[in-house]
Amino acid sequence: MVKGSDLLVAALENEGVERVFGVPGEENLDVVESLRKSSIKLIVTRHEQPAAFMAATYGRLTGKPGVCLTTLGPGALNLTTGAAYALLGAMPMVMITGQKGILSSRQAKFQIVDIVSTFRPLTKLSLQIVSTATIPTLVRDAFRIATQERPGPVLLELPEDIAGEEAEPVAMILPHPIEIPIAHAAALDRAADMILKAQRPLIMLGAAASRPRSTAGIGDFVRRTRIPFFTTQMGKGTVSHGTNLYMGTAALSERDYVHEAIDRADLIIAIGHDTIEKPPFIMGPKGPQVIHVGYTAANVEQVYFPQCEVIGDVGPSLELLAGRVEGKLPHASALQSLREGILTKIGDRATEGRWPPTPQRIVHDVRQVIPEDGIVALDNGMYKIWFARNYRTLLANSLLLDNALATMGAGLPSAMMAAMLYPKNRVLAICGDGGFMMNSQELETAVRLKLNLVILILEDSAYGMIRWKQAVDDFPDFGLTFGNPDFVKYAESYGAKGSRIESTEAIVPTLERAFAGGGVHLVVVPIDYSENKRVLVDELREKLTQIDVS
Ligand SMILES: Cc1ncc(C[n+]2csc(CCOP(=O)(O)OP(=O)(O)O)c2C)c(N)n1
Ligand SMILES: [Mg+2]
Repeated sequence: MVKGSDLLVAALENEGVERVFGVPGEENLDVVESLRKSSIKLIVTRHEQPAAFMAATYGRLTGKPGVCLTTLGPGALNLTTGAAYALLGAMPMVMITGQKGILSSRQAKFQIVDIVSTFRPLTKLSLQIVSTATIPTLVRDAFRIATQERPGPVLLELPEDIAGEEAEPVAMILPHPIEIPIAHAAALDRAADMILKAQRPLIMLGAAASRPRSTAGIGDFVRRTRIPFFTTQMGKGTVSHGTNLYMGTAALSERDYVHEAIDRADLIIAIGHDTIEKPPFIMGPKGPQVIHVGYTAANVEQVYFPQCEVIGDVGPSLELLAGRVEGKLPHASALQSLREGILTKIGDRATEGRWPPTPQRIVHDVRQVIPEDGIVALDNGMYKIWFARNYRTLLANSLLLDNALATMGAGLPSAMMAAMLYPKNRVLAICGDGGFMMNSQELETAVRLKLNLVILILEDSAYGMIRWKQAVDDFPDFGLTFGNPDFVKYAESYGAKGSRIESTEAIVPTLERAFAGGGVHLVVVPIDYSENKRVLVDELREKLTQIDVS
């Protein structure tokens, strides 16, 4: 005989799960015991929210669902932000939560929250397991739903008595590969016709272009057509190893330098754009035509309503599309002459030596210490705009940022996941002093796991991004500043290393030393945010009508 929890864990092993992140409760103890006897590693975190951020990031980086585990009520509720992060960010994740027994009720309503209903709008599927016999089927279905386009989170609630119930062994359902259909020939013909007629085409790479399965086909399409491209914040890096066709990243919605090219384009081939991102450009009645290339149909929005859709497996569909237009595009590089001007303006003042350093200098210096395959994971704050705009990526998913839920607190956990998956690569978390403190307790987890990870904290003793927006809107400076712990001592108290950067010249050598030393190393640097106003407001004033922050 086996128990319900044994069936659950066997079903997870059947899916190839290697790690489960979370904080167990009393209701999960059977599951914990089954995990102890399994091949799966239980990674205990210090809060459930970062466990979900780690599981979601596992899904983002591998294409396979990450798994997290919590107790009922309070523990499960702590997953809400992580569920929304995975839902908006299209990251496959399976959450397993506990519950009091459902066959009898010996604790009345103590700790009981209707978690399945709470998570319905935050997941693709949320349900309770009510019998041991259905566990293999429900787990297989959960993984299938979490993985299939558009990917996202699923919640399974396993009540304590079903987990502990003795059961007959039930056969597992083996996963099988699923091919995604390739776009219809008629759609490819229509798109090819528009591309052949375009005088000033541009390619845009969006969030879904960064899916692990997408990247090869997209790079080939760009190289074969020679059409210049720009990216959204979450589409950065998809064309690997760089080309001279990169025009910039649309970190703002309009009137940034990259929009000089976007505004002149008569056709934008939007590959993998997901309107969950802050709009990279605003479609209007007069602007360019748009071809949407994606796994799923485009959402129709006030700011995005493509005139043509190529729906299907992105890489192979683009291969067919490239075959229809390659060598027949005399106007492919019409907008490329704008490239140098755009990139030069973006790179302005990147080496300025002022103290405290500017965001541009920090972006520049970080790039110096991160090799091509290194991974930078951002939390959410003002510096995200600067990194999205100014940081040049050479590989997909080498700048992990969240332009979907745009939550604070995910920087450290997402970097920890990257460090677990790629122990030989340099991994750097970059956090504001606000966002870092929202999940800083996970320093303990990082030290316990013996991760190699550097964390760079940008200190302005404020919720800087909101303070900036407050100033831009001419509100008085109020309600957005705070004090900080001594970050070096704070890191040391966790058994990590800590360094404070005292001069602009010391940024590169301090980060180099932190990486060379290994282990978990926190580096703190003050930041001069006066550039936010000078560049993103005054310099772009002519261009920028509305600044939208989150
Ligand atoms: C969980 C959460 N709370 C609030 C916000 C709104 N918000 C966006 S950026 C920001 C300030 C970030 O401050 P910090 O981490 O110090 O970065 P800084 O902008 O100062 O560099 C706030 C409050 C958010 N995005 N997520
Ligand atoms: Mg701050």
